[in-house]
Amino acid sequence: MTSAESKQLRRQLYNERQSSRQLEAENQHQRSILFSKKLSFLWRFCNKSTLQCLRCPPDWTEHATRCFFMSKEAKKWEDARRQCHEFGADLAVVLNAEDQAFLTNMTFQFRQQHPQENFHSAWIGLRDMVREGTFSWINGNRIQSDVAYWKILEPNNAMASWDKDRAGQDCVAIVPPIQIGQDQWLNSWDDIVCGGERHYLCETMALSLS
Ligand SMILES: [Ca+2]
Ligand SMILES: [Ca+2]
Repeated sequence: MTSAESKQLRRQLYNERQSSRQLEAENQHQRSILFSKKLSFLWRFCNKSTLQCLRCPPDWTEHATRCFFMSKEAKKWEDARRQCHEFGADLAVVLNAEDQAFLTNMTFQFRQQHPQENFHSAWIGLRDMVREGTFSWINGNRIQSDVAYWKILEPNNAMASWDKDRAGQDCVAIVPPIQIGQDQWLNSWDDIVCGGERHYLCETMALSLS
């Protein structure tokens, strides 16, 4: 090998090492973006090793291009909402009769599947904390008269004996009916004391996968 050839080889080797280092740095940078806190919500939908994503995270159910989650544990309304936020979601909102049927069915199925639990109801994103009797959704909307599904004699703002703050009932939960599909079964809302511990329903947008 001539010295000119050897010099060229060394230069090539040097260049290869340089571009390898650059690629490594780029790779690191992309990984740091991909796994950053900002995109952490995404990893609920995706498998980190295969990079395969689903429209809804595991344990969530898709309905109307949204993903819904029924909690296994019970929390106070505010804590339930905080937990939904941690999932990159919020408490569920009923936009129409289809949503109401879906969510009422979800709570009904949960109770059927967990007969050993003393299941009562599941929080949704509706409350009248600001002004007694004026219920608003967490998205800022008031209840529409044609999308209201109160149980009979509710909301009644009843004072529970254990309600130490005497705050009344300002948070709404879905109480599953005895049977699905019977007369009035959709009317499942009850206002309950917000400090009571209930299961809860979260929702988030489904991932749009093309
Ligand atoms: Ca109230
Ligand atoms: Ca009530």
